[in-house]
Amino acid sequence: MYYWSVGTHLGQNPVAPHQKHQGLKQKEKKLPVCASQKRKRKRKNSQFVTETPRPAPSTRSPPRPAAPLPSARPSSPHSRKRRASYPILISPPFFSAAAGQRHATRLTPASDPLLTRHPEMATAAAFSVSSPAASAVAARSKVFGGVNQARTRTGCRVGITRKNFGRVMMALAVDVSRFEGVPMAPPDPILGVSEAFKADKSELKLNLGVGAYRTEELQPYVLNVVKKAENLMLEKGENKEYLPIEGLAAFNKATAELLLGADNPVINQGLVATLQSLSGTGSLRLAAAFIQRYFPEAKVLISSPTWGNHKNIFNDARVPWSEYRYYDPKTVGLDFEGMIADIEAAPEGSFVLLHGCAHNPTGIDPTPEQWEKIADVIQEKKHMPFFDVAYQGFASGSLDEDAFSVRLFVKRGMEVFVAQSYSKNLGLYSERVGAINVVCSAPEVADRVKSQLKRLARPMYSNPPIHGAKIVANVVGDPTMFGEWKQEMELMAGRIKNVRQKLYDSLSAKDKSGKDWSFILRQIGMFSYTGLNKAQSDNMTDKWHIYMTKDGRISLAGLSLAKCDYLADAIIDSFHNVN
Ligand code: KET
Repeated sequence: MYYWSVGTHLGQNPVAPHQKHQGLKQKEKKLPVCASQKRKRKRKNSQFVTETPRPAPSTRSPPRPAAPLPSARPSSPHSRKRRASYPILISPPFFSAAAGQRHATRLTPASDPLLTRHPEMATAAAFSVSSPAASAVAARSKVFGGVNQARTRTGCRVGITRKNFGRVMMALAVDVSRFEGVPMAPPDPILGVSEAFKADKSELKLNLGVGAYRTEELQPYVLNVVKKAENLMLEKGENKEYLPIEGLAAFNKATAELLLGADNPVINQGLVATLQSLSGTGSLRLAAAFIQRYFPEAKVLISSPTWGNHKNIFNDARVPWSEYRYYDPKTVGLDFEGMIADIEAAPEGSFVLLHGCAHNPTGIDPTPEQWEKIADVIQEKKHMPFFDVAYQGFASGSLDEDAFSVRLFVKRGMEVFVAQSYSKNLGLYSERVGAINVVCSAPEVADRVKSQLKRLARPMYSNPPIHGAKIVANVVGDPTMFGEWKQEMELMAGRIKNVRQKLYDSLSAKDKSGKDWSFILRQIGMFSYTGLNKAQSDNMTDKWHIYMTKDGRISLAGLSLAKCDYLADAIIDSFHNVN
């Protein structure tokens, strides 16, 4: 009786010849090999399949999975177990085979999702293994109807190659996609909602998922001042040359002034390192890369809850994070004591991520007095404040009022990180325009920080896009257009306030349970955090065709006055009738 000893662990990664050789030696030490087998191995040492005497079933140790090579896909304990129970023993000699071997070795059922999804391929291997005399052609015919190439149910391209080794012949699948180990990612909790919304054919449907402003007719809105700036740019016929790594100088000046106030001394003293980056997300990601490189021991504190992408950003940048208390479901307000206690308890020198205004998703901001206390604790603990300012002008309708928190910290002489976005306040969502600002304690520190931010940006995306940056620079730099922008921003913020009020009125009028819905009026910015749980949010979508994030957040920027009654009915039904 013989059994196959085939292949190696598989890998997505090529194996160097010396590694293969080492692997062979190790395997020879461990397995009993008869004399004829040794001779045979010598003869065929360039080949890759060996026959080894099979120990009696009772004494036979279970097949041993080979030591894994570094692989892109971590193996789970579950997969190990499955691999071990399969009668194919994996050993390095097979790996010295010619082209296609890597795919062939992927037949190891345990290690390969292909085999769980396409059991017919496992059958092909098992067939040839358990029946050494059987023809691989037969195996092939049985599995793939006699063709060399086939497409499986999921569209994966597979083929069969035949190997003949003396008395044993085997069929192996080859040409498996290199992406078999890439699992399907779940839809994004925010942007995925828009995709689901598009697919819904109902006339009642309402997209309150993404924070993007809509008109009363629920249409996307391009600001008039943006159109005006674009027309001027077109008339001038400006070129499309690369920007410097740090972005458009006029934009960087305008954005720092907008954030800190044009007359802020830190600007004139050269204390601010500003880099135009890929909107709010890209700016946060760049700062995260900076933290990872220059503060590898530091952790970032983020509010609980927070904008869903914060965790992704720090995870991807390999920056450790933990949460501080922020939202209190009992009061539907700020858990200020919890927040202060958690920031105080964090290791000295942590980064504290703060939403500059219009906290996403709760819509609950600290009061000016509370901001002072937050700044006290951060200063005492030598933490680094890191502001995410994605809604300047959208919370109150005033650019200056919404920059209060950042300016307070800067006024205290603190070093501060600030990521800015122009997606919402100037409606430049897809232009990807924003900036990372680092306020430093001395101009030469700012120069060094900026040089390193540039160094990080260059291999990531080289330099930022020009179009949106020019719009911002032109609008902010021209007093007339700047004034027009402020008016339009007030208009947008005002429309959101109106639907907020109308939604509250509808809920209060329709809900006879006596529930207090006034928290909706206390929240500010684009969102309302309704308190609906996942099941209730699912009901909103499944029954009422209202699309929202599963944390119970609704974007009021996507709501019209006309739809407030319908939304109130849906919320009341979901709140009272779904657990
Ligand atoms: N910070 C916060 C707090 C934020 O809500 C967003 C976007 C961003 C940064 C990034 O925006 P950018 O377009 O990269 O400048 N939030 C909305 C859209 C999104 O999730 O991407 C949202 O919460 O719906």
